[in-house]
Amino acid sequence: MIANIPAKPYDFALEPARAAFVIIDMQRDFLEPGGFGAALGNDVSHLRSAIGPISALLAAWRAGGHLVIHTREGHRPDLSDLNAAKYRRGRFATRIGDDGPMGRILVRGAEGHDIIAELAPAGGEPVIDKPGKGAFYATDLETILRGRGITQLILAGVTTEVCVHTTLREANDRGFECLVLEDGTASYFPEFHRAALAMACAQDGIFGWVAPSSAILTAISSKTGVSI
Ligand code: TIU
Repeated sequence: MIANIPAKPYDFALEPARAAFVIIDMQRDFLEPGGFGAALGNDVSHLRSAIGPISALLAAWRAGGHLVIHTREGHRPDLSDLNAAKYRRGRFATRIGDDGPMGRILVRGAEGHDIIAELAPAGGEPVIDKPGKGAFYATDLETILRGRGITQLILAGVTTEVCVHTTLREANDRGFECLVLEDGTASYFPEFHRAALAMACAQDGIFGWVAPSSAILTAISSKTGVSI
């Protein structure tokens, strides 16, 4: 089944059986006070707008039996996968690996590294732990996608101009058709969010397509009869 999604810069022919819903870094470390995002000096409340739209599409996507993939940015407890440039970057009092209110900042196994409760992965959904901003760098994401015959990605998560955009660019160069979820992405900087979305689909789709969650929900529910 192909669902026609009204999108920018033009309609996207979504084939859910060959598409993955990739939810990027919806972790406590970015969305809750006391984590990595806050340690970088950000107002974390800006990111919460993405939760509802992701949650709605997640329910419909799961009901259709389609592939969901979650990613998390973070490092091994011994920080052996944290390069010196990333560790040193910025003039902040709290750094990756330091203790915070949700455990060690951006370290796997710490509470802050967990995906927020609202979007917790279901059993069997792959969770990709990534040391970088892009979800393809130093991970098995591409192997998992190719193994399942995936050619299209719906990208959501945070932040629009950092991990979502880096992943969008990596995916585009690997030949995946990408649609970025307009209301299911967010940034600490609303103007960067808007610019990142505009950049994604400029030049008639230089990196891909952009559409709101409602466009996908309407299209897939009318095809499958799954109520939303
Ligand atoms: N700082 C910022 O905007 N983002 C990140 O560091 N990582 C992700 O975007 N996940």
